[in-house]
Amino acid sequence: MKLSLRFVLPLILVLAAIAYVVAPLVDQLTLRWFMRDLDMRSSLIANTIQQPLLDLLEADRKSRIVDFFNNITKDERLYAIGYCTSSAGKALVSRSLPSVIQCANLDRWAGSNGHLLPSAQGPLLVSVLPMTSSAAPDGRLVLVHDMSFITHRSEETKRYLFYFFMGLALVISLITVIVAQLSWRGWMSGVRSLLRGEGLLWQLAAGVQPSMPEFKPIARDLQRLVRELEAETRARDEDQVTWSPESLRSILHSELRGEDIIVVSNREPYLHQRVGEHIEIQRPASGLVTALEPIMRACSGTWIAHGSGSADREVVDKHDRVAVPPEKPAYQIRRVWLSQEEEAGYYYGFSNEGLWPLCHIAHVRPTFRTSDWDQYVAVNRKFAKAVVSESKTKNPIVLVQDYHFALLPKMIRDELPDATIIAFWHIPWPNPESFAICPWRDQVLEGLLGSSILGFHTQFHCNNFVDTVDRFIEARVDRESFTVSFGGKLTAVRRYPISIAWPPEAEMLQKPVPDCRSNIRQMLNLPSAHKLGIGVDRLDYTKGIMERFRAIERLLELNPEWIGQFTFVQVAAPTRSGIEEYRHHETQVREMATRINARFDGKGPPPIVLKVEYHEPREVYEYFRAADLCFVSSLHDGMNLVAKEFVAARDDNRGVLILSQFTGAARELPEALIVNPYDADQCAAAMHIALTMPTEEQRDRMRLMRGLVAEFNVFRWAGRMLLDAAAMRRRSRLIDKTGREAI
Ligand code: ADQ
Repeated sequence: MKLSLRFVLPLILVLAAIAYVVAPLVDQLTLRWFMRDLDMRSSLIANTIQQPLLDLLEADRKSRIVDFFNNITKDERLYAIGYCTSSAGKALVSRSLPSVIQCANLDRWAGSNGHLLPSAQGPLLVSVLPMTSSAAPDGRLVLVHDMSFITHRSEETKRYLFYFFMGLALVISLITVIVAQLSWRGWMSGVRSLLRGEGLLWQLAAGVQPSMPEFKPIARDLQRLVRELEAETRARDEDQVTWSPESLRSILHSELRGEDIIVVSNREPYLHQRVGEHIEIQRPASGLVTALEPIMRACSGTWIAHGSGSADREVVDKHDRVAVPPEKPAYQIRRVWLSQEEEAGYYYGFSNEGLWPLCHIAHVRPTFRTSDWDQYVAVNRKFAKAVVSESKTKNPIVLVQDYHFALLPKMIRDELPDATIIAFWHIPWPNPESFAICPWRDQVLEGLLGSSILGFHTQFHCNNFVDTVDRFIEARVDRESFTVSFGGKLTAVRRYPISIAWPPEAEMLQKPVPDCRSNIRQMLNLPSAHKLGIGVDRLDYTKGIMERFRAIERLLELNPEWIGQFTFVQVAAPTRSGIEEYRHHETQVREMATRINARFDGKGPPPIVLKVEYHEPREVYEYFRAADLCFVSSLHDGMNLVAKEFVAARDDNRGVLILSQFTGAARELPEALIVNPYDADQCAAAMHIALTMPTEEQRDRMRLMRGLVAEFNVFRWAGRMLLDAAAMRRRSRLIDKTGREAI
């Protein structure tokens, strides 16, 4: 239909042009040319007959003149000829001179180029030329030419023109059809390849070299532009969303309607512990749990984790599942049971004696044992099986959490090739030289490259990972798009800075700040105006607790006015106590606190209060609200959520955050007092500044930090990952669809 239109349309246009433009133009032009020619012919005839005519006139032989005229008009184009000696006389004429032409009205016909006279047999051209002699001083010759041949010629010309233009139109139509056909095919194949994911834009967005050779020279620039555009659009879209559990839920419903979401982590979000006759529910002191719990509440998926609580087995159903949170169940925990041997090798061994010190620059040497590695592989496989059995579809979205499961993405990918696997590495990624000491570094990298998306907190860690891959395995790394192509699969390496829930649960902020201040001071036997610092960490050597204590001691040395006036409360949750390094660290921390307190004993309340125990989040928040400063002195930390929690707790816009430059959080919270934890003098100076900081400055800094944490909260962290996963799934669905259609 479209094709025939394409063919007929030019023809119609040409015909219309011939009828309304070309034909009248041809008529006018030929008429004008022929009139001029005939006029010239008239002059020629006049010149030729002048002498014989004047001779005959002088001889007064009028009948001979008429015969002479009749002879001349035998010429097929000369219709009639006449001669008027004067305007008053009678004309000497050939047979056919029209009666309207009279000697008296010759002026009417005079003039250059002649005059047209319509007649029954066609138009006539009347030319009047002066032809004088002594016998007829006013004599004029009248020549009438028959113009009907012009009409014939014009018809003939029009016919030829018509054929010519028709031929031309046919050629143009054919060319149009052929060109249209070719470009339609090209366009269609472009669309098809676009749907197959090979289109230019897709290729640019995916960071693939464009298949169209003409775009190759500018591919990099175009790719950068596409990415900037995407990032801008995403940032704009994200900015317009107020990130909350509701918005996350609505994104989950709109973008990932009914999708199967599975989280895998080592630590479970709720532990059931037997305490005598009762079963108590505990929430572990883990940043990861703090971050993922609100997301699972929002999307009602399944969380697969190691069942490590003493009463965990007592509360699960026959599928090892339990619905949580206990007060208002919203999602399922699927517990995986590990033997002591498995836990020792996989968790304490390879994860926490190997990978943890390997990835943190905290000057603790990693320990690698083959037996630990074997358990690590076996446990990863166990979790992969759990993922397969928990997935309701062939293509679930699986969020794999942390360094305990480096091999899991590939294991899941082998079983569920269509799954969207987002692995998030919550700890730093070291530079290639540091990572290279891991004896199983290639397997770890290959395991992680089973993911569709691999996330880190900072761009620095993304860079380190990509550098490591580039250095050690045969993979194609694209630094423009930050993707790694390995074994025919693409992994996008992305930065997703983690955060906390915002606003914090109302319960956390329920107690007014003045009450928190007085309660905590009373509890610790401190005067009401006593200055208070707070540190909240797992008792981990990467958290720089000893460096913090050293800085407190230095503060009291450099600014003795704080002795007896300032106390630092360190809330330290016991962690990984199965590892010798941690037990040793705890001992060192305890001894150091005791030594420093002893040094300033008798001069008022102790400088350090060390509480090695787990605290409920509500209690932690009460400390945060009671404190004048919070000190986060990690030697190396992926993000550090404590810093953000302190900021969230201070809805009174008071309190000062001192933050190690080696945390991911330092990149997001520059209004904190940023310090090098290894520099005790600098940290002591920062504490002094914090303790003497005017309230206006505290307010200004705190407001800026609160603004950031509010905007970039944990729902945004999860939302961004899930939106990226949704986009990937849409793309792969299109590819599948076009693939099927092509078959
Ligand atoms: P963690 O190393 O566990 O997390 P962090 O981010 O500081 O470190 O989170 C600790 C969490 O445990 C916080 O929510 C804190 O309130 C809580 N907590 C600490 N001590 C506690 C105590 N004594 N009692 C109760 N709760 C306590 C890892 C990485 C981090 C990264 C997170 C999230 O090491 O760099 O920020 O994951 O990705």
